[in-house]
Amino acid sequence: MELSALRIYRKQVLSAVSYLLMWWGAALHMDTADASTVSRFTGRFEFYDEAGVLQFEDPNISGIFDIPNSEGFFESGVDFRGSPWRADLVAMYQWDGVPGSGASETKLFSWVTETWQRDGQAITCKISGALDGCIDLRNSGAEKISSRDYSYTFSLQETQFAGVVFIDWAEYRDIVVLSAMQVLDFADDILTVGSIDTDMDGIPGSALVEAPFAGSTWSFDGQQDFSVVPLPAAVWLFVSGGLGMFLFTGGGRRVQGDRKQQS
Ligand SMILES: [Ca+2]
Repeated sequence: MELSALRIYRKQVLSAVSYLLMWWGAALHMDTADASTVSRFTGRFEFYDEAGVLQFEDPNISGIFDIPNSEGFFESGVDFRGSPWRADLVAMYQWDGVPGSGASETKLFSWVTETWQRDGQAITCKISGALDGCIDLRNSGAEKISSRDYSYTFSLQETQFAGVVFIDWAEYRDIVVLSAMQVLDFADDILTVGSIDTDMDGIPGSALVEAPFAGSTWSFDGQQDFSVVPLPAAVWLFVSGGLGMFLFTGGGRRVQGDRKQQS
């Protein structure tokens, strides 16, 4: 890359970082959601097996995000292994360092997966943060069979951020996937991001830690388009409603646990 091109590239990346910091700053200081933080996401889904072999790719995933408010989802019209899927955002992480410091920050997302038995059927649910997807089972008199702690520990550097999504696929609910991103470019309201190999196994993305895809990787990258603002009210209601339903039936956040494990 020529020096002039490199300078332009650096300027774009710094602009993108400034923009990201602006969103999060606005989110911290405003009580109401700022419509300008909403973006339309289009991107690629890649699935790698434990050996790092790309087994499946889907270049046409899409969704809507309100990153500072940790809301959003994405999905695809193409089935993965015979079933549709949908990823709902449950947590966002940003790099909080001093620009130019080169500092690396360690982040943690942890959750508890409980298995309950009711009417002869085993049902799993997640507990994470302030939300507890197991409440209904607890209150119904179901019997708890097992409880396991899991977590993702990862580090972020400047121009990086991460989201944790809960994916519904086939009969599975809330498969936890860490999706850490590197800002590659920001121009004309389009933020381009690439997947980070947070667990440094040579495979883009972060290996999943529990069934049904333990050891395999769901990796995402793509583009956030901020030119869609203001979003049509009907679409925004759809997003909010879908997320509310997810939060009611699914998990949330709680800081607890240590290294990832499968006891
Ligand atoms: Ca990896």
